[in-house]
Amino acid sequence: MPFKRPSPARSESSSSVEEHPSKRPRLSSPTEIISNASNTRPLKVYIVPAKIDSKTFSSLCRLTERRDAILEKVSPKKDGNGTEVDVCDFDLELSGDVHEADVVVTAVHMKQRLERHVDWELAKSKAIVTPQWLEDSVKYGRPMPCGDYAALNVLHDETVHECPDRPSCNSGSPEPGPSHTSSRSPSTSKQIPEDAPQPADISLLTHTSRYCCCRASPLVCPNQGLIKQLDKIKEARNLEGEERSMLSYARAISVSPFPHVITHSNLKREISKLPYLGEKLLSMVEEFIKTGQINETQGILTSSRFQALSAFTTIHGIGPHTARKLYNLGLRTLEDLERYYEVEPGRCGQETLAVIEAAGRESDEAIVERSIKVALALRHDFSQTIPRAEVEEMNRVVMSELEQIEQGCKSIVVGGYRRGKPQSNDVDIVISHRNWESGAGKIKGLCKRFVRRLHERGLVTHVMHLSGFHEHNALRTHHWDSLEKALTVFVLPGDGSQRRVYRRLDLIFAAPQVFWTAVVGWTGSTMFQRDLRLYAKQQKGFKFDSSGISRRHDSKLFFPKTEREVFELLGLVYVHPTLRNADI
Ligand code: 8DG
Ligand code: CA
Ligand code: CA
Repeated sequence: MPFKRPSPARSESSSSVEEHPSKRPRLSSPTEIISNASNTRPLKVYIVPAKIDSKTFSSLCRLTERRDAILEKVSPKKDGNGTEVDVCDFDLELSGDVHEADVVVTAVHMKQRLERHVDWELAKSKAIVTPQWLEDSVKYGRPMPCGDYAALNVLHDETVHECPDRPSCNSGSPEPGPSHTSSRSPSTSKQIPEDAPQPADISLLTHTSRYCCCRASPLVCPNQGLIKQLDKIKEARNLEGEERSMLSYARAISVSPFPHVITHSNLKREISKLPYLGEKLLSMVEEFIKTGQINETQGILTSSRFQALSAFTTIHGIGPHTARKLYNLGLRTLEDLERYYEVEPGRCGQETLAVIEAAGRESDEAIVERSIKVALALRHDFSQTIPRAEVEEMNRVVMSELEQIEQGCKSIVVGGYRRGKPQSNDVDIVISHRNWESGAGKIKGLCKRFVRRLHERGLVTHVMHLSGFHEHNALRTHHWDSLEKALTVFVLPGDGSQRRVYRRLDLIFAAPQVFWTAVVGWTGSTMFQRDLRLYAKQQKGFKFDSSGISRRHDSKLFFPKTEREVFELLGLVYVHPTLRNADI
């Protein structure tokens, strides 16, 4: 195996990590994709060979070598006009000694298994990541935030802390928000990897649009503090069933990814011109600028009614209406709910198979009641968020099981994961078939058949809801879609040495002709999808939902072959998934 030259002693950059002991993973923003880490010393990468076949192992090793070539191609020092662009001298070096590695790459996810290769105490002092970290770091030309790729849940925090993702490029610290990227010359877009947000697209989005599907909404924006405060008021309105007011706050939140920090000086000039910020909301924004908080939010947070209702709605199946009903019965805590629903924490002996067979014949009340009982019993597991590495592993396991009963299927993990969230509350996977002609026939009925199989294999332990297929109906007014889907509880296979965490898994089945509409719909975010539907209706006379696109006046159906085509059909500029975070 060709190892590179030994590197010099650890440089200043490592101390920068120590200066921030509570460092959290940095979150992707469009700016960060092209801004990068700067360091003169190559990052040393040690690859644990266990669970990696020899072909993959050598291709991972080669990635560290290919790094230089890719960097040359991706980041020339000058653009066509001779202007300096971001150049990051991030470099990788393969290390044969785990002791001196900055990052340890492994396909192992269990403590016991890793301990056979790396001393546990040593492991705790390293960033331990999945092979995907290496692939993405090379792809994006910067060391990715390790926390998003933590190989072992138990070492997540150590991995975040030890991660050598160092901000700053020779172009200085970039202005936050998409305006930074959009101000670049179009030629820069050629240097960005194809699946990253393209500056040419971003430059066509406008933050003053009424529709969030025409704006760029990164995961974290300069006004995150304000957004969090507004979100509590939105939640309170939602809990009280005040839907119109709730939507006003949701809209205010969705326009707040304004690309600059909101200050006194831009409040009158620019912010007051943003859509949906009426007098009341502007006065709240002003209050936030002055005091760093909003009085109404503080009142909400201390309200015991809000606390109870908010806790109740963390349980899948309990919406605001049910939460208020339970509160009116005198229930105040989740323990009260356990008693009320006769649930024992951690235990729910549900007849999963019977649920699968009864799918489609149950009343809505029965479905909801079952969801609540399962979610209540497993709430301690469900409250643990899912790191990206585990999301990817779940998708791998699901797809290899699917291959056993139906060959030629494909999948995309959607939801918050696809929008770049480092941690997800549940996993959403859209599944389709590669064959455009015969695929629809193979997908029909597959949901039930597959869930039965996953249950037999011990991977799906509970089914909250399982629905069959209905044609996309251009006249349908229903909120969501008509795809086959299963809302399940899933556990990864283990070797019995460690208890696996129960995870919520949503499986959505789409024929090839509606695969991309399903992917766009289920990628979200909720407000983004809401505005897609609204834009399609108001501006194009189309109906859009996850199960298809149709023209309203003649019900003609459209079958996009790519995600970009979905946007093109609706007359929209393509918005990269990581810029669709229009909710908090
Ligand atoms: P997280 O809380 O899971 O981390 O974030 P998320 O992935 O954004 O939330 P989610 O509740 O899993 O929802 C994923 C997206 O799917 C979201 O934008 C809304 C959308 N969605 C549902 N239910 C349904 C549904 O029944 N049909 C369709 N088409 N979309 C749905 O939540
Ligand atoms: Ca999700
Ligand atoms: Ca979900």
